[in-house]
Amino acid sequence: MQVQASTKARMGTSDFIDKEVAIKKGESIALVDTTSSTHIISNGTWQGNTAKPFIESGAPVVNNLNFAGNDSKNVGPFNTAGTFQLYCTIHPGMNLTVTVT
Ligand SMILES: [Cu+2]
Repeated sequence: MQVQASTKARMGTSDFIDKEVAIKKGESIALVDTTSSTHIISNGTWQGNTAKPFIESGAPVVNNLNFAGNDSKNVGPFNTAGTFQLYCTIHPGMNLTVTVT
């Protein structure tokens, strides 16, 4: 079983509970689905109700990472300093910002 990363970004029914997390280079984050909701996480962001998929230089690739409810998966490591966006492809406005220093 995978060890959960120490920095958590919790997800509720249709949004991130933790919308911003900060980590150091080389660390990963744990996305934690706290409810029975499905989430599908990729690189990019919502601008209003429009999905904007993109991947920043140096970002770990997150391609339709599926959460079935009440589960947890690590994303990373983030090996480049900067600001990185993740979003849930099925919940408009469900955005996460990861700041790496
Ligand atoms: Cu979602």
